[in-house]
Amino acid sequence: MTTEIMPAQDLPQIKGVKDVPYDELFVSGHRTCQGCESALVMRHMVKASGPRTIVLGSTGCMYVANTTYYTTPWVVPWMHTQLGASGSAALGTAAGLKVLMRKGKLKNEKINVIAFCGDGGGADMGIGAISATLTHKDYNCLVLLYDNESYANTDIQLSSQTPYGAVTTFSPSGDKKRLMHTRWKKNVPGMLAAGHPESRYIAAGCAAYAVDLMNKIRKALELGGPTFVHTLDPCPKGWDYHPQYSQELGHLAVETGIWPLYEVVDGVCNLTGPTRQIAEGRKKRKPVYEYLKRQGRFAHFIDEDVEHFQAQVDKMWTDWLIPGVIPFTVPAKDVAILKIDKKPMHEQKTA
Ligand SMILES: Cc1ncc(C[n+]2csc(CCOP(=O)(O)OP(=O)(O)O)c2C)c(N)n1
Ligand code: SF4
Repeated sequence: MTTEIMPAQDLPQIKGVKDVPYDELFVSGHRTCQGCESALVMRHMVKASGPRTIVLGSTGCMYVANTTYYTTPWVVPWMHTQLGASGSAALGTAAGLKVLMRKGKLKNEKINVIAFCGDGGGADMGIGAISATLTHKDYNCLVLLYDNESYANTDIQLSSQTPYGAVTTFSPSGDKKRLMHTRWKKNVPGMLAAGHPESRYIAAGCAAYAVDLMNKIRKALELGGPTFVHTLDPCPKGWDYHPQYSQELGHLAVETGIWPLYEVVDGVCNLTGPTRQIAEGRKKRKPVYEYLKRQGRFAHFIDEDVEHFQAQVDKMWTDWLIPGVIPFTVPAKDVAILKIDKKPMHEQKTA
């Protein structure tokens, strides 16, 4: 039996910091490292979504450090879910709420369901469940992947989100092999956006751009259905820098073009914040060296490594279909294929 989808959320876009809700729903009582941007993502996330929110958290720093025995920073209802299970937890909770409301056991009201996961739990182990969730368009839930670029909670192991060449406990730099890890970071939001037409909202954000991030959370919840937001979170412990520089590193990740900010709304991609300014030529992209040199995990890099990193980022911006977002290029001889005939199908010429 099909039921009506719950009413859309009334979460207006925030125009500036003065509009940001005053209420804190993620407070003191957690044990994350000083300068942890993932903790800031949690704070912004629930500030944007408001008190009628259920949060589900996959194992990782944001579970373990946030729920030390007898303490928790969560003011809203919160539940742990297993590593890799954020997609299933989001969908199951959304489905459960819908049934309870249909049976009259719960008042039919707007309740946000947000499941979060780290890059290990989301980009690696849990990607299948997130993908499945994004195909179930009748359920309102958001999956937020907070990406500190390692399995941080178990002491900084390599993930598919660890950047090229970075040192982790599984990819140390040695005399025989200077770069132990040479894969390029998996493009999770791009991949999910390209393959999940049922999802109305998929975005990439960063807590260093707080208003942009909160608006992305709000838009996802307001549009409804299954949605996804990926954040890049500087991690002083794993990236090896002084905690006071977390915000600055978030800015540099975006300003160097390594982490583009964007959203895909009903299949249309909008670049946001400085990423948009760079793409429109209003802001100059900074050299990646400015970002890399600030972190101990890249301290073993020589010029050749920095050049390779820069070349890969340049390629994302110059060769890809959408700068930094959609990793496709079109052979020069086939450019005409992109000139799509906008007439209705029955009026289009057949070859
Ligand atoms: C199925 C399973 N395998 C391994 C673990 C051990 N474990 C707990 S937290 C964690 C790291 C999770 O990394 P990530 O999802 O990136 O989150 P972060 O710790 O970086 O916040 C691991 C491997 C587990 N809890 N469950
Ligand atoms: S290890 Fe990194 S992600 Fe984990 S609590 Fe510390 S700063 Fe945050």
